[in-house]
Amino acid sequence: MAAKSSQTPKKTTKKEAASKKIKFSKETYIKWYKDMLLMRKFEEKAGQLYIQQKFGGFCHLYIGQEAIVAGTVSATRPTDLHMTAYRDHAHPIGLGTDVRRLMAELYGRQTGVSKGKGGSMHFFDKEKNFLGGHGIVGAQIPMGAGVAFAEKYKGTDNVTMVSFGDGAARQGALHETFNMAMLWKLPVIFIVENNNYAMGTSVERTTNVMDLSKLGSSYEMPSFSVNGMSPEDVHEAVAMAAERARKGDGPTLLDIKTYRYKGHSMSDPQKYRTKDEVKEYQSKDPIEHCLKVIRDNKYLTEEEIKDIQSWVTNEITEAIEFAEQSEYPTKDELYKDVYKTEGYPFIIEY
Ligand SMILES: Cc1ncc(C[n+]2csc(CCOP(=O)(O)OP(=O)(O)O)c2C)c(N)n1
Ligand SMILES: [Mg+2]
Repeated sequence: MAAKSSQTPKKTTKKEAASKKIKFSKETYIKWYKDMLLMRKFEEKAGQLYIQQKFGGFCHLYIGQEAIVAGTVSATRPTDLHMTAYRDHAHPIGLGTDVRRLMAELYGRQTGVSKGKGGSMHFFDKEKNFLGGHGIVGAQIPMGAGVAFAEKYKGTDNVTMVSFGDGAARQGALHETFNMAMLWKLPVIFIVENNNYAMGTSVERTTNVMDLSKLGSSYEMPSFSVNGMSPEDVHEAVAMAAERARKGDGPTLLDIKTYRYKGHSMSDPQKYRTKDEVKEYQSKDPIEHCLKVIRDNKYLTEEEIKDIQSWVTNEITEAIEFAEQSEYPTKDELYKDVYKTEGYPFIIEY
């Protein structure tokens, strides 16, 4: 039986609602539209290419969840740091990584962002402060707090965003991390990308506490529920949390309610949900929403909108050409970039 969704997207709650004051500019809506369209089209193409067996490994699409990245990026600074799980294609796109290098990574080519050695789940871009791309569910939660600790130790005012799923929120490491992050007031924002499912298991099948923002309560961590279909709501929540972090007030937990339109990965019969549930969320699509705002306010002419759409199509076409023309990594790359301790007996030097 398909599990009933526990998370009809609601408006951002309490404090955020009271503090709503940001008037978003024309430029912001245009950027959100352009960036989210690029994320969406990149992934639609990636899905097709995967089915055509142009590349292998796993492939988890972020389609439907784009407003989280769009709102987070617009609310933060280029010097801030970002980490996420294996559903990681949209984050570097939002941060401005060249899609050619991302497509090349999917194809496992040496021109890829992880030199072709990471694939879909392990995108990294140090220049954009995008620190992965992590395949072990929840692993980035303590690592992200470690990054935030390092930034605080170095005396920067950078904030670290750690994104993870509703399933990852069930990892025990979250509690140790929350405890230390609060104790040391680390400049970190914990972002639950709550799409209500961990593979095929709904939140309501794993817990009696359906409101994941309550996970911060026993650590007295400021915690909020946010409508993840709205880039405006995400921006406001992240901006508020980033301001707290920069002031030295420590971490914030944001339970951002979102939805993935596609399956968990590319092989998912999706028996755990109904088509109507998917349609309900698609009717709140953040890209369509931004386009409507742009049209209603006449921020762009129809011709200018078409120019953006053609630019996106062209970027993806060029990215595929770039990937297909790039070489695979050479054999001598195999033991490079591998963490090892000097003299560790099980890694043979070649
Ligand atoms: C430690 C660990 N356990 C199990 C898995 C297998 N696994 C991969 S994705 C996933 C579901 C995680 O769901 P969620 O955290 O909600 O993220 P989403 O896929 O919805 O973005 C599981 C159990 C894994 N990769 N790592
Ligand atoms: Mg999930």
